[in-house]
Amino acid sequence: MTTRVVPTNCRFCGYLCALSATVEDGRVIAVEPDPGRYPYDPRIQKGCTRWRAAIEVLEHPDRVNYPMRRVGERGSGQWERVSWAEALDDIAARLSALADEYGPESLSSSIGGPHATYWPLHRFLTLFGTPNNMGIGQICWNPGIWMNTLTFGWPIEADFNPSVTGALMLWGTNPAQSDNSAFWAAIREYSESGKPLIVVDPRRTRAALRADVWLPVRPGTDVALALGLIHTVIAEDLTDREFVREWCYGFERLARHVEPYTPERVAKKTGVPASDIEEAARIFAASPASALVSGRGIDQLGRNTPAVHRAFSILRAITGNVDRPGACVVAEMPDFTPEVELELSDLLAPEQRAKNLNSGRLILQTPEGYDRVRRITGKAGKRLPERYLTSVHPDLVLDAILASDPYPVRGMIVMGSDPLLTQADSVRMHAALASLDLLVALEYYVTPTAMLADYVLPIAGGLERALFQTHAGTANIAYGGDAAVEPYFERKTDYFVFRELGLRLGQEAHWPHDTLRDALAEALLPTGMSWAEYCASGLYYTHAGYAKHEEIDPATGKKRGFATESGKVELYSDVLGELGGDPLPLVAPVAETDDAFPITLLTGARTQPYYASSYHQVASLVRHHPEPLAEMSAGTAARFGIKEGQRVEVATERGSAVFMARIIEMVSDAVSIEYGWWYPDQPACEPSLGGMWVSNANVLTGCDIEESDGVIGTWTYNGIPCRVTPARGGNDQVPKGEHDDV
Ligand SMILES: Nc1nc2c(c(=O)[nH]1)N[C@H]1C(S)=C(S)[C@@H](COP(=O)(O)OP(=O)(O)OC[C@H]3O[C@@H](n4cnc5c(=O)[nH]c(N)nc54)[C@H](O)[C@@H]3O)O[C@H]1N2
Ligand SMILES: Nc1nc2c(c(=O)[nH]1)N[C@H]1C(S)=C(S)[C@@H](COP(=O)(O)OP(=O)(O)OC[C@H]3O[C@@H](n4cnc5c(=O)[nH]c(N)nc54)[C@H](O)[C@@H]3O)O[C@H]1N2
Ligand code: SF4
Ligand SMILES: [Mo]
Repeated sequence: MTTRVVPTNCRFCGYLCALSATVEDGRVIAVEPDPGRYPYDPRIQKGCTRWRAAIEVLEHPDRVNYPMRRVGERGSGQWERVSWAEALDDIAARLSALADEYGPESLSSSIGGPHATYWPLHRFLTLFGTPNNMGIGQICWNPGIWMNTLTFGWPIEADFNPSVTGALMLWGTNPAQSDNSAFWAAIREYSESGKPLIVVDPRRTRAALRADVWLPVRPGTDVALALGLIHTVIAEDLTDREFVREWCYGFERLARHVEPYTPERVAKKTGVPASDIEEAARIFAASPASALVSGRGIDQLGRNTPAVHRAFSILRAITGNVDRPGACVVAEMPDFTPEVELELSDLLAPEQRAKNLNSGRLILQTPEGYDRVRRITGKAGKRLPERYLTSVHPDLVLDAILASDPYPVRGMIVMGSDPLLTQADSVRMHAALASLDLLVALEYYVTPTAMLADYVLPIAGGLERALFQTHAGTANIAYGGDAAVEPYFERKTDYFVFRELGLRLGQEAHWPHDTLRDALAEALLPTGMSWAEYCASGLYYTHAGYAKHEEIDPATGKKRGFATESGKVELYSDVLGELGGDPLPLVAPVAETDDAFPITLLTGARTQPYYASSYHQVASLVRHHPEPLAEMSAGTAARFGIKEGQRVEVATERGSAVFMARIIEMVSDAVSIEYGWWYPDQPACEPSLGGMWVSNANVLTGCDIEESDGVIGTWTYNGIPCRVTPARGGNDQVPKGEHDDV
C-alpha cells in the first residue's frame, strides 16, 4: 500500500479552491483545504458545503464509468457498454457521414457554464468545419464582454478591494448564494468597515440586508434606473470633469439623451423612490474608487441587456471610475496562449464560417460583428475569444434541427451542459434533441439530456484532471493545478475525446499533445513559468496596472489612450450605430402582464448548494435544500391565497411547473423561481426523463429570436408574465423536507 498527500483543486465551482488529497493506491481517501495555494484563504472553504462531497462524487454510484451506446428506442433508457475504440470509431464514422450528406455545419455543439475546458471541443469543431456552437453566453458573460469592449476597447475586471474601494454597488448579483466565497467574504469585511454599499435587486438578498441603499427595482426596468443615476450625476454636476474632458467621447450627446430621465420619472417606471435614486448616484459619484459589480439579474433581460451594460460603463466613466484602484481595471491579454489560439479559430474555412446561423440575424454576435470589433482591438494587438462570442442562438439551432431552416442541423455534441434544463423552451428543445440523427453527451451522470443520447461518454471530473481556469483569454490570470489521481474506471478527459475523434477524422497535425496536461503545460510556456511552478502556487497572475491610457507610447510619443476608435471611452458608440444598434442606451419595452398572467416571473436566482442543474444526486448536498423554491412577497402570496411552505404551480403561456412557496421581502407582483431542478431518483427514460418536467423553470421560458435583443441575441429569463396558484393535486408532487437558510 502506498499513501501520498497530493495538491489538487476543488471543481465544484469556478473558484477551484486548493485542496490536499490523501491518496492510497490510486484512490482518494481524504481531502482537506490547502491554505498554501491559491486562493490562499481557508475561510472560503469554511462556509462552503460542497468540497466535502469530493469523495462522494468521485465514487458516486450514478457516475458514468464506461462508454455507453443506446440499444433501445431513443430515450428508452437501454444501454450497452462498449469499448472506447468502438464508441469513437462509430461516432467518427457517423460524423463523417453527416458531413458528406449535409455539410459539416450540420453538426452543432451544446456548451454550458464556466465549469469545463471548452477549447478542445472548439478546436475539434473548427477543424471539422462547423461554425455552430450553441452556448449560454448570450445570457451569461457575453453582453458585458461585448459592451465593455466597445466602450473601453477591451473587457474590464472589477478591482474591488475592501480596503481601497470607497463605494460598492452590486447590481443584479447575489454573491451570498452564487459565490459564497472570497468575494462574499470581502463584501462582508467591506460592509463591516462602514463603507457604503448599494444593492439593486428586486429581492432583499443577504447583500441587500447589509446595504445602505437597497433599490428594489421592478424587474426589467434597469436601463431606466441606470439612466436615472446618470441623469442625477450630470444634473448635480457630480461628474469627474477632468476625466470626462480628456477621456470621454460623446458627453454632450449623452447629457441630452439622459435629460428626460429625472429621478421622479424613473421612480414611476422602476418603482424605486426618487430620493433613493439620488442618494445612490451621489454615493457612487462621491468616492474616488467606486466599484460596480453586476450579474445575471441584468444579463437575462432580453432586449434591455446590452443597454444596461452600456449604461454601467457610462456611469463608471463619467464618475472617473475607470482603470483606477478599487474601481475597475481595463484587463490585458494573457501572457499564456489565449483560448482564441488554442481553439485554432483562424483555421475555419471562410465559406464555413459564413454559415454561422447568427449571420444576418444578429449584429455583433456573428463572425462579421466579431471581425468589425477585431479591427479595433487588433490595433492594440489584442483579440477576443471567438467561439464564445459567435456562439449560435438556441432558437436558430432549434429551427435548423426541426425545420432544416436555413439548412439541416442533424448532429449535436453536448459537453458541460444539460440543455433540457438550462436552455430556454424545454419543450421545443426536447422535440429537437429527440429528432437528431446523432446525439453524443460527454457527462459525469446520465442527465435528462444524456437520456436522449446515442452515446454517453464517461468524463473525468474533479480531482481526476488537470485544471487551467482562465477568463477565456480576456485577462492575464490562470489558476488550478494537477489531478490528484488518474481517472477512475474508464473515465477520460474531454480533451481525450476530441483528440481521438480528431485523429480519426484527419486532424492529426493539430493535436500534437497526447494529454490535456501536456497541452496546458505548453500553453503556459510563454509566461516563463513551468507547469510544476504553476501547480505549486495554483496561480499565474499579473495585475494589468492602472491608468494605462495615461502612459506614453514610445512608438508615437503620445498617451496610449483607450483602444477604441476615438482613443477615448466611448459614451457614444459610433461603431454600434454603424452596425445598426443604438449608439446610446435606450429603454426597450418589456412583456406586459395581463389578466391571464398578471405578475412577473424571475427565473434562476442562484442558491447553494446547487450549481445550475448539477448535484441533485449528491445526497449530502440535497439534504441542505430538498425542494425547489418559488419566492414572493407576503402581499403577493396573500393576493393569490398562498402560504409559506405550500406547493404552488407557476405558469406562463408556455407551460407550468411546481415549486414550494417561500415568503421573502421582495418587490410585489413578482415571483422568483429556482432553475435546473430534476429528480435523479425518477425513471431515467421517457416520459419522465429524470423528473425533468416537474419543477423545470425552463418549461416556462422562451428564446424566440424576434423577442431577443438584436445585437447579441440575449433572451429573457427575468421579466416574463406569469401566474402563481396553489398546486392542484395537493402537496405530493415534490418531496418535502427542511431547508437550510437560503
Ligand atoms: N431559466 C434560467 N435558465 C438559465 C439560467 C437562469 O438564470 N435561468 N442561467 C443560465 C446560465 S448563466 C448558465 S451558465 C447555464 C448553466 O447551464 P449548464 O452549464 O448547462 O448547467 P450545469 O448544471 O452547470 O452543467 C451541465 C452538465 O455539465 C456536466 N459537467 C460539468 N463539468 C463538466 C466537464 O468538465 N466536462 C463535461 N463533459 N461535463 C461536465 C455536469 O455533470 C452537468 O450535468 O444555465 C443557464 N440557464
Ligand atoms: N450556488 C450556485 N452558485 C452559482 C451558480 C449556481 O447555479 N448555483 N451558477 C454560476 C453561474 S453559471 C453564474 S452565471 C453565476 C451567477 O451569479 P449572480 O450573477 O450572482 O447570479 P444570482 O445569484 O442569480 O443573482 C442574480 C440576482 O439578480 C436578481 N434579479 C432578477 N431579476 C432582476 C432584474 O430584473 N433586475 C435586477 N437588477 N436584478 C434582478 C435576482 O433576484 C438575484 O438576486 O453564479 C455562479 N454560481
Ligand atoms: S468555493 Fe466551495 S465549491 Fe467553490 S471551489 Fe471553493 S470549496 Fe469548491
Ligand atoms: Mo452562467
